[in-house]
Amino acid sequence: MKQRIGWLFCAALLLLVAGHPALAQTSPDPLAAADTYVNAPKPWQMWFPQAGSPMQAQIDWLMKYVLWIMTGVVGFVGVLMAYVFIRFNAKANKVPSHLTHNTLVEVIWLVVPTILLAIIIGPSISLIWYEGDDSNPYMTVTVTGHQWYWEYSYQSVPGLDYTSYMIPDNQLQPGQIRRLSVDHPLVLPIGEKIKFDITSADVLHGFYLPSLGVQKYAIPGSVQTSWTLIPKAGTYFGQCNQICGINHDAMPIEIKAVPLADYLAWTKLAAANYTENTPAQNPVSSPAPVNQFAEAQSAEASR
Ligand SMILES: [Cu+2]
Repeated sequence: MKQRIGWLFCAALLLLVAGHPALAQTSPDPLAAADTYVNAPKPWQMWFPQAGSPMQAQIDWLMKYVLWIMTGVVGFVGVLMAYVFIRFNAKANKVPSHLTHNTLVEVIWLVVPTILLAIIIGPSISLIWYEGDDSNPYMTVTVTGHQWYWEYSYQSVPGLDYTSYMIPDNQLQPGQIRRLSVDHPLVLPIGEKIKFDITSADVLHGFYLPSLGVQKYAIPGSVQTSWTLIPKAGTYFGQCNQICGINHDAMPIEIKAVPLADYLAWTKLAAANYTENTPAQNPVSSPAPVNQFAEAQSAEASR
């Protein structure tokens, strides 16, 4: 009898402990690591965003490299023109030269620009090559543009396919960014090569992630590919950058990049919670676009 009471007491204690609210929420948020760093645009930002991927770092480098060369060319031509205006104007140079040909000068103005183009084309072609190499990814996500939200489908996680809508201004929570935060962000592992298969379900959209160096059209009936590799855990943002209709501004892209273990933990939760597609409620957009042709036809038919 004493033993039975002892067991009952133990069971009651266990129930009490398990029911404690602090223990009820033991599963940690697998996306917490993404909150440690936020790569978002700032008001009046004048330069590229901080590079969040090796691809953007290379784009950044090439942009500055060409900018320096361009500064040299524009500076040289500017100085030359100023010199010509002052030294050879009609007042200062009453008797103009009749010279029409100078072999040395002609060789210089052919050779120097050729050299400049050659030193620009090398790194440009190597970057285009690097951007196009989406071979051997760790995983592939199909990104589909819709009017006006994104849909992410994880090819390596069967059934994990969900939609991502912008948070409307009047529903923003603390920490969320106006016009950039979404209800269900795209979650990716850090340090792994991720391929994007980009397409559209309706009109042209643009899958544009400035801090990751990704920019591809989303074209209905066709798949464009790109890839990224994010070394640092954090939250990254992008935007549709192809005018796609009235709510074009309301389809941002939010990426949560987390360590691989957290990503894998998230896929399990997400597969259970998001699958079968989150109901396609669009809190932002106006009522579905009216198909005037179909309406006219049905009006015709009912007559
Ligand atoms: Cu758009």
